[in-house]
Amino acid sequence: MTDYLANIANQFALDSEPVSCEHFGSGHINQTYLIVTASGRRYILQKINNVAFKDVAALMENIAAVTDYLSKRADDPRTVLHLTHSRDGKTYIHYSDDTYWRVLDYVEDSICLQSPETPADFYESAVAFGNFQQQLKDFPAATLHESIPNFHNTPDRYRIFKETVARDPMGRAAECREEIKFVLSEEADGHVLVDMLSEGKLPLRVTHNDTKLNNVMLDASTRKALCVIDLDTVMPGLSLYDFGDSIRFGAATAAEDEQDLSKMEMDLDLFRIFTEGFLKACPGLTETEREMLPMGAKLMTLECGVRFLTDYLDGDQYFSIHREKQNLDRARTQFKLVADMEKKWEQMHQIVKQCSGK
Ligand code: GN1
Ligand code: MG
Repeated sequence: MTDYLANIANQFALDSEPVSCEHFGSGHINQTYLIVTASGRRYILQKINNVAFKDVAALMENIAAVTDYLSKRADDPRTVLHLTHSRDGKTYIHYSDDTYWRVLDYVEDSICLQSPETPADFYESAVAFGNFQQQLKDFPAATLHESIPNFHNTPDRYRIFKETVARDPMGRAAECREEIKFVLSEEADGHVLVDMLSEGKLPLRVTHNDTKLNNVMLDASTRKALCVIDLDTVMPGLSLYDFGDSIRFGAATAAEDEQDLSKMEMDLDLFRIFTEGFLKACPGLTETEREMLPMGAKLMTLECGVRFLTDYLDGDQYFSIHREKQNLDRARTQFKLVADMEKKWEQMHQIVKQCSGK
């Protein structure tokens, strides 16, 4: 453990001296470490990316408000994320080098998956995200800050995309002609959900907004849903964002940055399993929300691809990369998934109807 990390860790009210602090996890935005203390207890230390999250105080207020609300109503503490405060009682620290850090209790005896090992794992992730939304249905959504404004505003993502293509700061647009063409051909659909929200056809809810399978913890022995993690993007949003982002990531047959596109498809069996679990855990969805679930899946996938491609064109400023062109590869897998969903559109609607008992 470096002195630097030890200094940071020591600012928090841990149970004893930290003895190690190693890189952990696979997030694209924050830097995450696992702390082990002299007693053997484990904690998660995170450097909060304050370029992505411009107002860290507001972000941490959201997380504290939501986790407090949930823990008051939870029987088992392992079902809610728990912030370990700093020695002076704060939910995060602003360190002398202008970095921001927080500590979370490690969820013991839990696992976190990059892809479902069994269909039941994926079902449980649906239950976890469905529960999260259901449990927060009476939470006053308007009191939450927008930790990233316009996060799932697809038309706004298109605006930024087009600006970036026009600027072409790295001279990469020429090699992405096919991808750019695809994005533009899908632009009309990008408006559907935000228009329905502003017309009052879809209700505003408290949503997680980043419902990747690896943002769910499952109990290591029972493999049942424990809790959802990564609450940075909890904001007012649409249920379809949470459903859609889960399908984008978890119902995909290959990794987000797979280079062999022939491996990438949306698995209809996994789509069915997630839909079943989500609707069961979250019975209060309106008829219109249910009808729009496939659109949620398609738009979250399209939007994520647009974001990856924009970031590639912009010189990989936002999403961490571990190799060249990784963001372009990520964009390509998303567009392949969108095209595959379009082929399976009728079947996706059929499945939603069947899972709603219609
Ligand atoms: C980012 O950091 P991570 O991996 O949990 C991103 C999500 C994207 C995802 C793509 C705050 O999430 O919106 O869908 O990468 N989070 C933020 O893998 O931008
Ligand atoms: Mg995450």
